[in-house]
Amino acid sequence: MPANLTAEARAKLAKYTAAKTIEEKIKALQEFLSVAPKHKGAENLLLWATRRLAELKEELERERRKRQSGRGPRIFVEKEGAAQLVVIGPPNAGKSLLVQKLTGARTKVADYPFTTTLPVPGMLKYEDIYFQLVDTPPLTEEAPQFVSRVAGLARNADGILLVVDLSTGDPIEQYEKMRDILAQHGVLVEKPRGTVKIEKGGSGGIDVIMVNGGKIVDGTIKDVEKILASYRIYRARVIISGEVSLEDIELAIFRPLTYKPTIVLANKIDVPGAKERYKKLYNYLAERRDKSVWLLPVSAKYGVNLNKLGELIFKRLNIIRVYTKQPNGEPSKTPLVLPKGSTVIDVARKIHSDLAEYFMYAKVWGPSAKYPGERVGPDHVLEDGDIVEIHARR
Ligand SMILES: Nc1nc2c(ncn2[C@@H]2O[C@H](COP(=O)(O)OP(=O)(O)O)[C@@H](O)[C@H]2O)c(=O)[nH]1
Ligand SMILES: [Mg+2]
Repeated sequence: MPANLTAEARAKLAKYTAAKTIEEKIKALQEFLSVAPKHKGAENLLLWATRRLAELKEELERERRKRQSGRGPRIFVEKEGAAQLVVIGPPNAGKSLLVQKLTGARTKVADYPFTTTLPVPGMLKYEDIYFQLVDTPPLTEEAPQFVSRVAGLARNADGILLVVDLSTGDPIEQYEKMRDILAQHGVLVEKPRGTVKIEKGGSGGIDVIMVNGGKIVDGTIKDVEKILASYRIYRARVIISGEVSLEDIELAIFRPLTYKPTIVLANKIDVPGAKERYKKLYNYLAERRDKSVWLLPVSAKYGVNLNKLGELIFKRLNIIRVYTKQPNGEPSKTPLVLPKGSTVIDVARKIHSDLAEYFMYAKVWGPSAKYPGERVGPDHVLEDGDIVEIHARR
């Protein structure tokens, strides 16, 4: 068993997973921490439990304040447009000015830190779609009160724009600090070798599903069942994507990790010394294993490269635009936005579940069609710019 917990400690964690209210969760975690072994094999879980406890206490405090005042600050931002991206960065990096210049949103810009305390959204136009950019409070250890709020916004978004300030300090350090703070809160900006998703419940048994070359590097499916059983989980779907370890699986029970496609915006490229700092960061990111983090030097102040961001986001998110049409009608003006690799039946499903159920065939015009109006089946893979006409039984 990876974490080598005592039966007592395990029982406390089981109590945590079963807890319904914040108060119950806090109590269970406190009990867990008081009995948890302090040895090396349990380090990650202890770290997680300590952080989670702090988060829950904060949540409780927020709830309390909300009850008192009738309504609390708006933590989550309703999604609009093709995708939502949170703009995250240290104090004074230029987050607010970037969002303002890119979207016209009226968010406060000032040369003193902590001007932005609530998330502010704006829309960035890219050709015929919009991306929603959300300005956020600063992410730094010096302002712990914002950390879980910013991480929460990131977890809920489709992607992250990580702003690094080229006018001061070491850009690599800035990047690593933010990456690590987010990771501690379950948000990954670098693509991991593998991910685990555990959906509790279901009809019965533990169902381990491997996708995208899913593989457990140090164990078997039997080991997974044993780990889950030790937390009294007997019914669940465990979805493994890529390479994962048994410890990854154990941690996923309590700390779901989610990976978000990320672009680093190296801001203030206009200031003296910024180019050298940018070079350092460029070389550093280019050496990373998978190059999943992209980089764009910008100047919010002088508008440098801001016109390139829309296309970069579009490519980074791996999405396509598909236009639907009725027989004899015109293609829709606004496209549906879908993940790359989506098929005709995905489009049908997105329009209406009935359309998918009674699907007969589709006609396709555009990049994926062999000829204009090609007749295709449900599994035909679409490309950006395709026009689709779906025919269903009535
Ligand atoms: N020279 C320069 N200054 C910038 C740039 N972007 C932002 N600033 C300045 O940096 C300060 C902080 O900007 P702000 O957008 O409020 O940062 P935030 O705290 O990250 O939201 C302000 O004085 C901005 O005018 C830039 O690209 N170049
Ligand atoms: Mg700001």
